[in-house]
Amino acid sequence: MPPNPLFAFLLLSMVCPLGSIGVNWGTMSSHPLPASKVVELLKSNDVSKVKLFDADPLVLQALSGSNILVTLGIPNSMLTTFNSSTKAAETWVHDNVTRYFSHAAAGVRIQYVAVGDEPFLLSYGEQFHPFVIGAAMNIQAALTKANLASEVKVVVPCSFDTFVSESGLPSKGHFRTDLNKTMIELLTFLSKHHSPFFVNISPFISFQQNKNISLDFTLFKDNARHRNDSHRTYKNSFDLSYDTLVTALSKLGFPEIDIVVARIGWPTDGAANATSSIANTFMKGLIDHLLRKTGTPLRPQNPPIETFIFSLLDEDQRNITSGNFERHWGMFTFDGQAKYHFNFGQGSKNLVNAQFVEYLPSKWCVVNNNKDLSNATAKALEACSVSDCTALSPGGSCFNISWPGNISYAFNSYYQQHDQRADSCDFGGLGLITTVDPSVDNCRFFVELQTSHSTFDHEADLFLWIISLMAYFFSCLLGFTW
Ligand SMILES: *[C@@H]1O[C@H](CO)[C@@H](O)[C@H](O)[C@H]1NC(C)=O
Ligand SMILES: *[C@@H]1O[C@H](CO)[C@@H](O)[C@H](O)[C@H]1NC(C)=O
Ligand SMILES: *[C@@H]1O[C@H](CO)[C@@H](O)[C@H](O)[C@H]1NC(C)=O
Ligand SMILES: *[C@@H]1O[C@H](CO)[C@@H](O)[C@H](O)[C@H]1NC(C)=O
Ligand SMILES: *[C@@H]1O[C@H](CO)[C@@H](O)[C@H](O)[C@H]1NC(C)=O
Ligand SMILES: *[C@@H]1O[C@H](CO)[C@@H](O)[C@H](O)[C@H]1NC(C)=O
Ligand SMILES: *[C@@H]1O[C@H](CO)[C@@H](O)[C@H](O)[C@H]1NC(C)=O
Ligand SMILES: *[C@@H]1O[C@H](CO)[C@@H](O)[C@H](O)[C@H]1NC(C)=O
Ligand SMILES: *[C@@H]1O[C@H](CO)[C@@H](O)[C@H](O)[C@H]1NC(C)=O
Ligand SMILES: CC(=O)N[C@H]1CO[C@H](CO)[C@@H](O)[C@@H]1O
Repeated sequence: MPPNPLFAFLLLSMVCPLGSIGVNWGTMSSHPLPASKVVELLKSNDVSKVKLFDADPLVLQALSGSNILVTLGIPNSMLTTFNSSTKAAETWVHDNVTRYFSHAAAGVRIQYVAVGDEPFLLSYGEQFHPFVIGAAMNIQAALTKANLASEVKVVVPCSFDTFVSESGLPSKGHFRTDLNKTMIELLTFLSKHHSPFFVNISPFISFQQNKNISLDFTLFKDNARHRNDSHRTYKNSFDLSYDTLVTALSKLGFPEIDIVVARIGWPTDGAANATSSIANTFMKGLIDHLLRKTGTPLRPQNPPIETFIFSLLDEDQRNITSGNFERHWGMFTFDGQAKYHFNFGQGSKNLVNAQFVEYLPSKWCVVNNNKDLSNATAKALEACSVSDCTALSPGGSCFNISWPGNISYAFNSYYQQHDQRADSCDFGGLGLITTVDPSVDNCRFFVELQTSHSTFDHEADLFLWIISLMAYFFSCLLGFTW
């Protein structure tokens, strides 16, 4: 007799505890790993949910038929348009959701549309804030019109700094006062449509900014000094942040709303304590905590309904205003190689690397020690301003390679970013191309990935085309005849 399908389903959901854990897949890289390789990487690591920051057609094509649940993103820069135009919202939903959506294996299983990415971040000021709710409502209306509203939920990822507690105790949590009105609107909107509250939690940044939070407390260590909040005891930094949010939600009248942790992780380079080994400890602590489903003191037995790890891969073009560690959040390096080997809740199975990755040739650019190096530091700083030298920062993996090793690191970074073009290893005659890997200890001199140049040519054509079009318009404005 064949097994009862319901029983098989129950059994599957028991042996696949990862169902509620997904990853963020960002693409701010100069040489991104091809989308098809990334989808293979997700599959071989049994990742069943992925959160994107946009709706890149190449990424969506690669995800088609994968059965992976997908969160699409709408960049902050588009919020103004979607607030003011229902038509624009409908076009976006048609082009990026309806076109790909599928319940079954053939298309993309779109689960959420994230409106904006941390639009309320304190450092953004009022830049995006006034447009968020209007944009969310218009996207929601467009989904309803497209008959997709029961399957695709509209959410707004809120940054860790949308809620605070001056005393550091969860029971004193509240939303930032400049957000009072907006948060009530957002929560009313979300609960009306049965959508969860998306929040980013950053134990790494809390640890960096708050002298009162110990590393052990942040890393879920058993021996960490507990924090008492009247009769409730906190054993780790995650629960402390989470319950601060729960209090903030309760104060506005939404104590029961579902919470999704949209972004949580630990960087591995570019700052003190940003190392693979500490990241490994953090991830293991987090995953174990989530899989135990104990919840938090304010929500016992009621953990976040989903959690998205930040991030899948390192991205060498992320904005580093908030720190050089920003480009090193990946569980995998830019080329899909695991940084650590924690147990992802799958028995003894370790993270699986990306396979058959195509690199540029094994060549590096270093400084020529036989030359007069008096201008080398200036050249290196110039190179760093347009490439990625974050590993050289204090606490970084290349911080203690001595001069002029750090100059070589900068030259190589620039050279790789420019696809190893010979003229990108010039530096006023100070550069030298070598086939001997200059990496030392943990300091890796990387070789970039092969990317398809046809894409570049295509973009160049488009660029020329836009320039001609603009020239045409301006000449018309100025009264020239073409
Ligand atoms: C989504 O839809 C818009 C509007 O049609 C389109 O311009 C865009 O290329 C699509 N993809 C992304 C990443 O927004
Ligand atoms: C958002 O759009 C609405 C409707 O078009 C408009 O009334 C409102 O002024 C817009 N908000 C902002 C801040 O521009
Ligand atoms: C710092 O921690 C101690 C005990 O761990 C606590 O009593 C105190 O209120 C905390 N202060 C802040 C500002 O978080
Ligand atoms: C926000 O709410 C808090 C209490 O909930 C109140 O004390 C504060 O004045 C409010 N701020 C604004 C700007 O409305
Ligand atoms: C927290 O409270 C428990 C029991 O209520 C007590 O044993 C413990 O010493 C307290 N911890 C701190 C750091 O105050
Ligand atoms: C990086 O972020 C800061 C603060 O949000 C912003 O002022 C700056 O323009 C951004 N830089 C780039 C290159 O996007
Ligand atoms: C260093 O740069 C300055 C200014 O660009 C230039 O005049 C000088 O010749 C350079 N020195 C060497 C050794 O290349
Ligand atoms: C840099 O420091 C680390 C840890 O202190 C050490 O293991 C490594 O060997 C050092 N590298 C160099 C090049 O000195
Ligand atoms: C390299 O190291 C030297 C000496 O520590 C320092 O002056 C210089 O700024 C560094 N250059 C870069 C690009 O990190
Ligand atoms: C556990 C650990 O590595 N802690 C380090 C965090 O960074 C500070 C500043 O570099 C060090 O003093 C700690 O030892």
